[in-house]
Amino acid sequence: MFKAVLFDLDGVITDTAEYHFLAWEKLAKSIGITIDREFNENLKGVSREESLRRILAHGGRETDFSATEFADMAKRKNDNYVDMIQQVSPSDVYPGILQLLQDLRENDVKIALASASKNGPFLLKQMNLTDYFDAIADPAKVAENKPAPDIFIAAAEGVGVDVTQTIGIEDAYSGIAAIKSAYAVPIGVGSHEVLGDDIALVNETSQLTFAYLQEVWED
Ligand code: B16
Ligand code: MG
Repeated sequence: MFKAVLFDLDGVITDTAEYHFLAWEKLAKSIGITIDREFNENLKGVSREESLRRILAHGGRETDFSATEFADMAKRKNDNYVDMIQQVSPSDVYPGILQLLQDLRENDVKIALASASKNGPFLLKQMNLTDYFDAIADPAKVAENKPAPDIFIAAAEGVGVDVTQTIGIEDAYSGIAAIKSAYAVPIGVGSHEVLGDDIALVNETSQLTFAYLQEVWED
């Protein structure tokens, strides 16, 4: 039996991607760059700084800003995003997730957050989920972002479990790559086209039942 489950947040526990998109769209527009929802797919699971680098490259402006201006833009985006997520509430938790967290607890399986978001703790609080989490890996403290394995290794360490004894759940390609290189067992939320056809996949979080996780583990 697996000893812990390492959860991504955005796209697995709730849908904050739309708020990230709206905040980046506003920031990009202020410097004359247009982004659409298709481009936004490239930003899922990617850190704040790397997202901004990708947006500047998209607009051909990657060399136009000083380090101070870059930091200021990242801050402006985050301030706007933080304003938006004040309205996140328990009703925003994706279907099936609360039940899964309860079942994991009842079966003594540890629960950890492995999100790239520095707003993770605040979002868990807004959704009344903080108490389910035995550990929250701090993305500010890991050396490398997803697709490097660091955040998943840190999450497993946080709950005192060897990462090979864990399941990682992700919706982004970079996150699945991170889980694989951590040697945890991946479960993807999404499509084979985006996440690959060599891992267990569900289309919707309501399919993430405790029984399904056991099935994947025993496979
Ligand atoms: P923040 P995840 C990621 O969350 C988002 O998918 C990504 O769009 C965002 O840029 C990143 O967190 C950093 O978020 O700016 O709040 O620190 O999917 O890893 O839970
Ligand atoms: Mg995600």
